Amino acid sequence: MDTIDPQAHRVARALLDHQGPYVVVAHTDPDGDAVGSVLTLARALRRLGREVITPMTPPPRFLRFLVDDGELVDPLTERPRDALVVVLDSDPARSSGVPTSGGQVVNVDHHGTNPGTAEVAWVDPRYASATMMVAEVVDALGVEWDARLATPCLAGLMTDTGHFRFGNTDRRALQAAGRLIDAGVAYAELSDRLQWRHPDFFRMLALVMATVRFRLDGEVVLADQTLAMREALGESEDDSDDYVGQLRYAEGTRVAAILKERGGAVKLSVRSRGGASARRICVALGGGGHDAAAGATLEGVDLATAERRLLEAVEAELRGVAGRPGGTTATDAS
Ligand SMILES: [Mn+2]
Repeated sequence: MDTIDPQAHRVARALLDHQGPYVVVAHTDPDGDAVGSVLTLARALRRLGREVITPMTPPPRFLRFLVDDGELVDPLTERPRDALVVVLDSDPARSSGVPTSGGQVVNVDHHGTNPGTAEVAWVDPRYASATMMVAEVVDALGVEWDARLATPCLAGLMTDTGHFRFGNTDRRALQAAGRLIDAGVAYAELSDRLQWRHPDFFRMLALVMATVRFRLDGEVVLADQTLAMREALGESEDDSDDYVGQLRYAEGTRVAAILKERGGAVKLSVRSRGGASARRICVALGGGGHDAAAGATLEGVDLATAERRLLEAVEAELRGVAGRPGGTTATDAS
């Protein structure tokens, strides 16, 4: 892109210096940024005539249109001889697809929790997506952009910014998107496809939204996903992050949460704004995450108990925010 971080040149140099195959992987439970980062870099390296292996557990259904038949392979139990392992959008300790021990690792990631201890590590949480960093590596590799490279790259940027709605959407993210569109991405089509969901998603959405209720003078919106709902519709992919992503836009609320009943436990997905921190709320309940998006699992409780404990934590947070001068507005990150 316009400017290339010196670290991208360092990563590109490490990649070019390697003569054997590459194994390019990302974090467990691959999301749009994980899939987009791996596809973009793998396709760029193949353009240079290099051998690239991309082992990954199957991505969620709504991302599969990005992937060619046979482009992803099953996770490897052993690291191939002479292979350079490249971990994207993840701390190597949390990556999936290939063992990361026993050889050099190149790591490109935007998660602030990544300690950056890989042999060649470029970790910078100022980037909205790992695909933005991969784009700079592709530039440093000198590979020409086209739609096949730019489409998964932009998909990662779009999913990690909530389609340019989250607080991590900045000028650089939008400029990177503009450059990728210039490279040939069919933007309207990509945006449309990324929002397709299986019909069961909407059947579940209807059941979840039927439980919506407002608490604490309308500052909190809650909804449940019960075991009975999942039994009624059958086990499908867990899209509950999308459900809380919709709830969060309830006017007048500062905290949104979905309570997911899982045999013997309740998983909470929490979102916040206006100085309230989902992270602090979830840390108080034994979980963690980002200020604007966090989660926790309450073991051995029913939905009613989980709701009571959640509301106690939210109330403490909202009271704390009220008494905390100059509290900043939470922003999103993924
Ligand atoms: Mn990411």
